[in-house]
This record gives sequence, structure tokens and C-alpha cells, in this order.
Amino acid sequence: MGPAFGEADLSNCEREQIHLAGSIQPHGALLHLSRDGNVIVQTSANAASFLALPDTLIGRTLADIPGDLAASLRPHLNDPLTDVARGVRCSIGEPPRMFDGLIHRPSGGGLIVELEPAGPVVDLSSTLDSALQAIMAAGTIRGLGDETARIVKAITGYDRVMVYRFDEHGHGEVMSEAREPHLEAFLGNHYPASDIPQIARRLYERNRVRLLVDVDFAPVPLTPVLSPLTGDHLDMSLCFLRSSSPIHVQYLKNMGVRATLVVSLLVSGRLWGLISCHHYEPRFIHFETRAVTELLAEAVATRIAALESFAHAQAELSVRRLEQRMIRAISQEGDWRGALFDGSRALLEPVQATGAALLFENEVRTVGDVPSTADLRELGRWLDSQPREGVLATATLPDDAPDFTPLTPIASGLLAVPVSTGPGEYLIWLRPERVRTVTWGGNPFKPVSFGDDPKTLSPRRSFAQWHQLVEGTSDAWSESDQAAARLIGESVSDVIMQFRAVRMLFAQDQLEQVRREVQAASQPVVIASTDGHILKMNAAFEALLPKLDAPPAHLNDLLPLWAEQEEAESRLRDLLREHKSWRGEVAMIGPGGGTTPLLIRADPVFTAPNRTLGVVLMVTDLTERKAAETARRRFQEVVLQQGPTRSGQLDTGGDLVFRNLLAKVVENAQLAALEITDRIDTTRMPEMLEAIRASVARTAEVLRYLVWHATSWGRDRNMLAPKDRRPGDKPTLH
Ligand code: BLA
Repeated sequence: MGPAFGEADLSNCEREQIHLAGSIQPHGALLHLSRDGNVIVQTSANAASFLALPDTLIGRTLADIPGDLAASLRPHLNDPLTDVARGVRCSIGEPPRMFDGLIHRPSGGGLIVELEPAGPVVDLSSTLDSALQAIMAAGTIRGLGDETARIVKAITGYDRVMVYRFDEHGHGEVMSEAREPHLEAFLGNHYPASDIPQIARRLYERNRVRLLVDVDFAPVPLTPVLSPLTGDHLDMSLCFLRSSSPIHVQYLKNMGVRATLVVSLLVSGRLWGLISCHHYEPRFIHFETRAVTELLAEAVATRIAALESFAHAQAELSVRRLEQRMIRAISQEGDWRGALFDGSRALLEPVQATGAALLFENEVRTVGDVPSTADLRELGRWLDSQPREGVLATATLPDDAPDFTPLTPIASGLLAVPVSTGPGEYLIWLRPERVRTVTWGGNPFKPVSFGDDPKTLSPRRSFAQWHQLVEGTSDAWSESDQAAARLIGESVSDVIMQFRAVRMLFAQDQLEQVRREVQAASQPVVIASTDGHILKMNAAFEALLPKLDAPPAHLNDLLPLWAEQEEAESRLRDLLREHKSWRGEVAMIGPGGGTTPLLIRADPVFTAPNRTLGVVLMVTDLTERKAAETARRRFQEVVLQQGPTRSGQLDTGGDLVFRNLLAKVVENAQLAALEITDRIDTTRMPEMLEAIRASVARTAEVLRYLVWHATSWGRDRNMLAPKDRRPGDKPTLH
């Protein structure tokens, strides 16, 4: 709870309980009635004298009051009257005098009747009519403000009428002003948020019109002080006569103002601004005129909402167009980004930005005036560190994040929306620095000053214009800029979702196709996740395995099938934990129970240096290769045997000829064998080598015979005849 009314000093006035004022201004009287609305339980101390009645009213019933007060209230006693007060005209006293009776129910119960001198009945319908027309015709908020100041001044007659507009920080600016010609202008002046405490702002959302008749008033206390209905201070939130806070009264005195009328402008349930009227003499205006002002303020607020939502609707329209273009681009170009960055200002205009960037999937695209890609990425990281609340808008980026001070000229203002839930994915809009002078109505950094008594502080005394050069800031992002940004952000994340869904379908289709290909491939392969869980084992691999109770789910499940298990285990561990490739041979128990020699090739798959997708393990069945190797070895042995081994038997010139020729034949055969082992797949190699070997053997045989035949001319025909074989014999294989 804040300090009691009137007991606040400037250190705690933000929380002063202004609705528990406990006193009223003396231009009226207050009666607090019991819950049944009949007995007077509490009054302002001036009640009897103000109503010209003989003695105290406490404990009296309404019927005891001469006049028609009871009768005029009766029809309203069943109304709720908790949010809006009602005015009734009544006559009181002897001789009767006319009063405006303003009735409402306070939070603690009972009924409050505030009595003010009744004004003349005025026909305001024609004034109202033209005022409403002017309000509805206004095409801009500024134009509307000017009209409003003019109309309210005409109706209420105050010396100065201002339309005072709050910014997002609660600071105010005099947006429009109508004043007596001799007064100095306040138009364009700014006033700090601290001039109007939060508690007061909340109260003004409920109580829309406040009248302060004379800053030099003597507050009239309530008697008894506490409400007999609650035993507590009377809740005067909706009282018209409530005393104004002494701090505020002092503020007005310092400003030279004698009387005020202040009307709330509530747009979409928020205190958007005030119509603030000053008078330099005491001034009272009747309830009816105040009600008219309240009604006009309502119309003005509605018109403000309309003008703001028109801007909003315009922005929305252009966002929808942008969205359509992105969706069309997905179907036509397979991507949506081109539509956002097609060189036009489609992305900039709805938010009135000078530059924009999209950070998405590690890519940066930009339009307009933007800093370097590296800086933009840095901004993305900074945004990641900020609380996620949809739109982030700042007009003072260098202030919020001093690291970005070098970007001040192009990026003093930043507006950002996330486009996905992932980190670093944003749409960012930028605005340049705009150095400007803000004129304050008094130094905003000194909202208080020492009073005559040095122990007491007072609201500031000087309201002389105070100029502030504001640097490192951009134009503020308006509500509708932010709304447009939010819309574009939503639209882009929808489009991204759609794009990703389409990509998922494509990927799914591709995955299916790839899965089929891998399944059908002749190379045995196992694909596993980074932690070794088997994602896919193809048919060729399965064919190498013995019958198992359950298909292996993890690479470790293969270990029991491998000889040299320890070695295999450590290689597997290195593969999964250290991302080390594995090349080597293992012997694996095969389908028939025997072992199959396998060459293993296992590699981690990286997308980024420290991000692995999984591992791919391929094996080559070495059975055939081993067979081929045996065949080649045998071939070498056999073919070479054809040569010198037999030389002992050929000691003539014919032997030399034979050996030379045989060497050629063997060389040729070896070349052929080399070609074969290089090119032909291992399955057919043994067979082909065998054929060559057979052919060499045959050639050697024939050759031997021919040579023998030629050189044995005239010799003993039998001498050189092959010992064991005769020409024409079918060569036997070793
Ligand atoms: C209230 N201060 C107000 C109100 C205004 C201002 C408009 C509302 C008054 C009402 O609705 O009746 C300020 N008035 C201005 C400004 C202009 C103007 C800026 O005409 C510009 C032309 N005030 C201070 C400080 C404190 C303070 C430092 O300057 C203490 C924190 C307090 N202001 C304060 C309080 C109220 C107030 C307590 C509530 C008054 C009330 O309703 O009782």
C-alpha cells in the first residue's frame, strides 16, 4: 500500500492513495448513504451549510431532507451505478434550490450522492451535432487533435485546451492546443512520465472527467473520517468532488494554473492521452457540460481507434499481398524468399523502415540500407539473448546494446520478429538515427525541486522550455508499425511452415526412393545414428548374417558375430565416440555358420565440423576376393612353371628357341591376367585366370611340340619327344 492521501512526499508519490482522499473540494457536498440508500451515514463537513439545512445530516433519512432528493433518487436505487455515475436534478431546502445530484456506488457499498449547483438547462444538441461531424470528418490523428482542442475550448471556455498524447514510455507531448492569444504556446512541449503517477493513470481509466475548480481550495473533510459501512476510508475513485492530490495541486500552482478540467482519452481500453484544460482564474463548469465533454472524448477516442486501425488495415492489406506472392513463389520457384526480396519496397513500406533483413537457415537476405552480414548475424545473436515477446521494438538500439553503437547511422531503430522457434531466425527492420531536439516543458531530469522549507520537496518550479538534443535514436516505431511487423512475422512463419511441410513431403518421397535403392543395392551397407542405433540395414548385408532371433538394432549387436571381438569393439567405439573412420578386415559368422572374411569401411557423416548425422558402415565380402587371390597365386606359379623348370630337358638349340617363345607366351598371359584382375570383378576372376592358365599350358604344350619338331630334324625323333605327353593329348590342369 502506498502512502495515505496527502501524506506522500516526492519519494513515494507514485503510490499515493489518491482515491482515498477523505476530502472534497468546497464547491459541492457529499452524502454517503446506507446500503438500502435511505440513511445518511457519512457526509462532507460542509453538507448542512452547503445545502442550507439547519443541522447535521448524519443519521437522518433521505425523507428528512426537505425537497425532492429522495423522490429523484428512488428510480435509480436498483441500478448498478458501480462504473458510471448518474446525474439527477433535484431541489433541496426551504426555499428550494436546484442541484445536480451525482450518484454512484463505491466499492465498500452504500450510495454516494454528490450535490453541485445545477446549471441552466442548455440545448447542446446543435453544438454536439457539429462537433461530432467535425470529429468524424478528421482524416489524421493530428487534424483530429486540433479539432478536438478547438471544440472543447468553445464548449468549456477554458483559457487553454491541450490534447496531450502519451508515448509508449508514458511521456506526454502536447499534440494540439487551442489557447487564448496572449498565452505562451505549450504546443509540441514534452512532459516526463513522472508528472502523472501510474496509480493516477489507472484511476483515470475509470473516472473519465476531473474538475479542479481552484488550486487554492480548502479541502472539506468527510465526517466521520472513516466510512461507518466499512470502518475504512471511503473509496472516492468515482467522486466528482474528490480533492486533488496536494502534490499535483502544487505542480499546477508552480505552473501558474488556477483551475483545470481533464478528460481521459481511452483508446482500446488504454489511456491514450488526455484533454487537459487550464484556466488562469478559478473555474467551475456544470455537470452537463462535463458530460458533453466526456461524450465528445468518447467520440474522439473512437475516431482515433478508427484512424489507427485504418493505418493498420492498410498495412494488413499489403502484408496479405506479400503473403500471396510468397505462396505463389513457392509453387513457381520452389522458394518464397525471392518474393520478400524482389527489390521492391514491399517489405519496408508496411513498417516504414529503411532497411530489412531476413536471417533464416544460416542465410542472410537484405533490402534497403543495412549493415554488413556479419553485423546482422551479430544482431540475430543479440536478439536470441532478449526475452521472446513477439515483436521487439527499440528506437534506441545503441543505448540498449552498446556493442552496436557503430551501427547508429543506419540502425538506431530496430524492429524484429522471430520467424521460427529456432535460434537466430528473424525478420529485422531498421531505421536510421534521427538527431532531433525535444522541447520539454521544464527540465524532465529534475521533476522535483526543494521547496522553501529545505526539508520538503516540491514538484519542479520552472516550466520554462528545456531543449534536449536527442542522439542515437530513430523515429519511434508506432503501434501500427509494430502491428504490421507482427503480421509480416506471422505471415512469414506460416509460409515457412508451409514451405517446410512441402519440403518434408519431397524429402519423404526422396527418402522412400533412396531407401528402396539402398535396400536393393548389391553392396552390403548399414546406416546408423550417431549413437550407433541401426537406421537401415540392407538386404545385401542381411544376406551375410546367420539366422538371428532378432534383427540387430545397434551396431554393438554385430560384435558377437565377429572374430577379434575386442579389436572390433574398440574400433566401433572410436567410430561412434571419436568419429574415427574404420578400415579393416573382420571375419564374421555367416549364414551357413562358417566365417566370411569382410572388409569394413565405416565413416562418420558430418554436416558441420562438429555435427555428425550418423555413420555409414559398408562391407565387402572378401570370400570371392580371397578366392581370386588364390587363383592369381596359382596362376603365377603354374604359368611360371612352364618356363625354366623344364629347361633341363632341353639342352639343344631348340631349347633356347622354345624358352624364348615360351617367355613371350607367358608374358602375354601375364599381361592378360593383369588386365583381368584389374578390371574384371572378383567373382569372374578365378574362372578367367583359370582359362588363361589353361590356354598357356596348352600353348606351351603345342609350342614344345613344334620346337621339338623343328629342331629334331634328322635326329632321333624320340629323343626330344615330350616325356609324358603326346601332342593332341588333352592338357591336364595342375
Ligand atoms: C496528476 N499530472 C496529473 C494530471 C496531469 C498532470 C494532467 C492529471 C490531473 C487530473 O486528471 O485532474 C500533469 N498537467 C500535467 C502535465 C501538463 C498538465 C504534464 O497540464 C502539461 C501541460 N506530479 C509531479 C510529480 C509527482 C506528481 C513529480 O510532477 C509525484 C510523483 C504527482 N500528478 C501527481 C499526482 C496526480 C497527478 C499524485 C494525481 C492528481 C489527482 O488526481 O489527485
